[in-house]
Amino acid sequence: MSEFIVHAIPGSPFSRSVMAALEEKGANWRLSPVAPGTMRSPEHLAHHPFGRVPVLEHDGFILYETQAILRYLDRTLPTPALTPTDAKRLARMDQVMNINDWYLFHGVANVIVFQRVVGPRLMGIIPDEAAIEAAMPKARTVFSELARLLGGQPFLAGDALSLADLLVAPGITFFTATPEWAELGAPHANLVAWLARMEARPSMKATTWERVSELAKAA
Ligand SMILES: N[C@@H](CCC(=O)N[C@@H](CS)C(=O)NCC(=O)O)C(=O)O
Repeated sequence: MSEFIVHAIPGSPFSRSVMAALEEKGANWRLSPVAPGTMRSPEHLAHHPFGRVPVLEHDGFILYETQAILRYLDRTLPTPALTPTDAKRLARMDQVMNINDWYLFHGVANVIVFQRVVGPRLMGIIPDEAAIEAAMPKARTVFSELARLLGGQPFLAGDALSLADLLVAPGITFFTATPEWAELGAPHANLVAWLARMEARPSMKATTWERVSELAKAA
């Protein structure tokens, strides 16, 4: 099996989705760590002109945008399948993946998780309480909607793990380290239980911030 290279920064939830998908597939992959502060370097911009992570490299093929990468992996590594065949379940998967990108990440995670976890840990910032408070209404909507779509199912798109679970779980995991999680998670026992199931998966255990930091040091 040819090698998949993931250009990523430890702690990046989008990158973790890609690495977790590779783990679920039992793929031959390795981390190419992007050093913090080098995302605007000419080398990285040549891979990703928008200066973000992750970037996937496979047989000389370079691909960025996490959804595109996840779908590429599911097509090139077909087992286990991570895309439902049923049209309605597939539509749910696509819907949840877009909720992740448009509503969970933008204006919710990139404010609350950044202010509470990533910024303090990587840049030593003091959380901006007003920015967090302003993000809470959208956060409540995002979590109640994800819980509604999950309902009583084991996974977000139905009975089986899909790309939606792998895209969303790394982002939500960060919230459990914030005081806001007590309010955002508490009303949604099904979502909290789903997250616990996701975090127990070997693919998620293999791609924690700590584990990927070790991979980065060894690379
Ligand atoms: N739409 C991109 C978003 C990727 C993204 O925002 N990645 C974050 C890390 S999780 C990043 O690179 N942030 C760096 C920055 O904003 O400068 C994707 O789906 O891959």
